Amino acid sequence: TIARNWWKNATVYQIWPASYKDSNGDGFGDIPGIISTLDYLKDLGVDVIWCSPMYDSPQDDMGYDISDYEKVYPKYGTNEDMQALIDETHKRGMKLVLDLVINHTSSEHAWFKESRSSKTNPKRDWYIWKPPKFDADGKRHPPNNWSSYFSGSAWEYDELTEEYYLRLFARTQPDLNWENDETRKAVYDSAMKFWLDKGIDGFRIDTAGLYSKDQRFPDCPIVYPDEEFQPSQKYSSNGPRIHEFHKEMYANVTSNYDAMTVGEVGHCSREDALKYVSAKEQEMNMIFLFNAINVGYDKADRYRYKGWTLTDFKKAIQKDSSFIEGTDAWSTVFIENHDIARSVTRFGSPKHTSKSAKLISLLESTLTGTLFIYQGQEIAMENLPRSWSIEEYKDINTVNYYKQFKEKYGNDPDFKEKEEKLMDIINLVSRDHARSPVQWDSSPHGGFTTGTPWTRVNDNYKAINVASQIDDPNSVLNFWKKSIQIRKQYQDLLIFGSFKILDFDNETVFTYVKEDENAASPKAYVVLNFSNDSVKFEKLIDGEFELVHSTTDDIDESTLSPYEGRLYIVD
Ligand code: TEU
Repeated sequence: TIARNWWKNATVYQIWPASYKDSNGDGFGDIPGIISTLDYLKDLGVDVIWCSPMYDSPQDDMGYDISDYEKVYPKYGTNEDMQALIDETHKRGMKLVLDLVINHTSSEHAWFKESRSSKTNPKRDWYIWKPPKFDADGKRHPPNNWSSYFSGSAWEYDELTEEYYLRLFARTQPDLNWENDETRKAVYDSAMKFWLDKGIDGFRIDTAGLYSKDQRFPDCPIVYPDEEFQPSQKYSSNGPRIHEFHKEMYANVTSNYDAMTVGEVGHCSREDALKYVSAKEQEMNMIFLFNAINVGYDKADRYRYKGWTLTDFKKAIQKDSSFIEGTDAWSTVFIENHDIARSVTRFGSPKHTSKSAKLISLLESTLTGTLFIYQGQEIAMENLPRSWSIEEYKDINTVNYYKQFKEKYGNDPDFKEKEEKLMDIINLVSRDHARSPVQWDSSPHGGFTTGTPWTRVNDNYKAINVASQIDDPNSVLNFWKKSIQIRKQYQDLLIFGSFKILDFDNETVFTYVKEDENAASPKAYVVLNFSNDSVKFEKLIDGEFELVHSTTDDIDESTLSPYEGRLYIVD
């Protein structure tokens, strides 16, 4: 039987501080702003808050470039404010987990400043430095062909010591050298124990699969022949010592606290996934896999978007959640975070916004694993408007991609056409969509700030906001609230049950059952119409059907209306 740890039936809510709630009118969200909404989150049914990086940082990658693990970014508040957030969260019976970004630091971190200062500095080896390669003409090249997640080479040349350092993300995010024992110890002390000792309840572990690079640093296979640099996953992801590092982190740090850990891994084999999260392996509690959220993306490049079918989506969901069946491992359920566009835009329909947002809520609240909801998802916040020009997009991933695209195709006669196509895709999948300010009410800037927001609020804030939904029994917000309650009420089926798809090849309807591991009945039966058409409703199993939750009040026994979803308990 599945062990019932506290973090398994928890509902987690992710806060991305810059865009959550501003308390002092400077246009940036902040920690006192978060504190002012804790009762709202408690009322929604949230058990755990995951706060994205609030550490001191130059903000080149919105805080995932940390210059001091032990200090709060001044625009967000002070260390005292953080302590208040921890205490106020606990007072309400909720828990708080922080983001742990330890694959890299900011180049402004004191460790890197020392490391770069000379080849003989004691911290030189804390980062990954390599000499250049020179070709026959004496031209300088990076040590290998790895590309950065933010376009271009993953290596940055530093004139000072005439070597390259590895940076899988921005040029201001040098990768730490995990092969060095001292470095790992410093990370555990500064980034982890410092905050665990202040009472936080765990970590969401950023890029948890990237710490162990193949030390030969070989060239990667050519995935994109039209690109100079190639995706590095083969030699940088789930590498030779990765499980050793996670076991060490567990033994030396997280096991000494009642800490919850969820690692961002993205893609890996089932074998690796089980190593990361089997209870007996003693590494992490859970991981995020990206099969479902990356549906439609090309291999390693979301902007070569290909579209998806419902069958692709079903297969992806099955992969992300069913790999734990028959094991002592645990999984996660999520469809939004700060790196992905809004789910209602990507998986729902603009013709049926609120109904399709409810459909997604019904889907997520009935899947096995720990549930993660992203800020604004509970009110069906949508992607930014297509009218936005590239100048309004702020995320480094989007901005760099566009820049490289323009360098490459800028002089082509059909550039305008190509650019329009890229803008359509950016408007669908860019990270910026998750990063626009939360729409709290219909006052200017959606009530996010009384000042000028650091990034523009979605124009639809008058129609979509918390205040207008809170007292409306038919709102997406109240639907989510009920979904969370029902998920808990039927947790043996919905949170802990097994998952079986009944109509795998159906491209319109998604039907599955959830079964209790200890009992043959009752079962949960979920049917979701992912289309703009009405379709015939057929019961694919026998039994007594009792309707428990549904995206509409207007139920027709034999027909599912567009984006209608239902949850039955079948005995
Ligand atoms: O993301 C890691 C990651 O690999 C992706 O989700 C990445 O953002 C995407 O592939 C870009 O196309 C984590 C954080 O969630 C992200 O916000 C950070 O930018 C990144 O690590 C670096 O810390």
